[in-house]
Amino acid sequence: MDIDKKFIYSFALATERAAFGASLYKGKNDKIIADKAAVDEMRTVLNSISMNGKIVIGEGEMDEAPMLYINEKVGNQQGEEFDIAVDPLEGTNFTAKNLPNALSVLAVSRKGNLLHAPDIYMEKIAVGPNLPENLIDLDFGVKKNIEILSEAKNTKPENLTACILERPRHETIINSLKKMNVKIKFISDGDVSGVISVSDNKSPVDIYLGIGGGPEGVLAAAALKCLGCQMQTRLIFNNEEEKIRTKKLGIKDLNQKYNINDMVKDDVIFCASGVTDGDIVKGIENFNDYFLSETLVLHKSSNTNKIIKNKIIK
Ligand code: VTB
Repeated sequence: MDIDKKFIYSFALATERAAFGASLYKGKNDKIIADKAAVDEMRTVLNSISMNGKIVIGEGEMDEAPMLYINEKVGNQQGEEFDIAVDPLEGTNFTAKNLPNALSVLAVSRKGNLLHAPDIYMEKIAVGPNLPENLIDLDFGVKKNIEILSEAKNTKPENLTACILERPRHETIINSLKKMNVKIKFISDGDVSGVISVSDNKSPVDIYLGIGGGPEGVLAAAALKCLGCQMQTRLIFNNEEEKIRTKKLGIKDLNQKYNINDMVKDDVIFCASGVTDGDIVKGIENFNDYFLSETLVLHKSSNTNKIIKNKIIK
């Protein structure tokens, strides 16, 4: 069932205020305090919404996160039942160091429609819209995926750009891309924004590859679902504890490959507000008694895809 459009702006306010909270700590070299400010603001707004909301992706388990923890109930507990994935501050480093691309992000679906991804690593691959269905596959490997993509785009691998987090764990992928002469756009953090960059015709990114956070994977999938893009993911386990934690979240097949519709099963709202200026939206501009924000709002069923600029009284 679709989500009523009227909720879009209530949820957008949650990321707008969270972005504002974090923005007060831009360049203060303290990512924990910036994150906390974002969490506080987001939680207050979520709790003011008339809904039966539950955090399914949040700041961590109840014993490690005091607020917006997994399974925390939000809203006034009346009305619609929503599952909510939040990343109040995606890019804590960016904020602490006053670098571009820090965002406040959330995704909302009706109860039961978001993958409860644990906070462990996730392999990701994503491509843009208007391509043949099920084009790419994690099991094809980099070479085949690039060949398929360049053929579908009627171009050569050397004309493609791949976006990837700059990490030692990506050495093999990077070497394969180099061998094929693919251009690489390295990002130091923030793979929600990195994955979304495949959707933009103006952006030079054709494919996103690599391993990042599981929660960030589901958030990016929510955006790509609204933007008609393709994405596939798979959880990566470093130890037994991570496997146990994942099973506790109800995931049975630990090796499953997830396509967008496995991660986000039905209608979804996605909001991302800028903390610092970035590729998708501008950051918060702070004045004495108000602030200006920019938010990407997406809603699958109403085909909403726009950037809203807001002036919000503090
Ligand atoms: C990932 C990525 C995030 O942090 O979680 C990354 O998905 C942490 O990766 O977007 P490392 O353990 O390699 O540092 C972000 O970049 C920012 O939260």
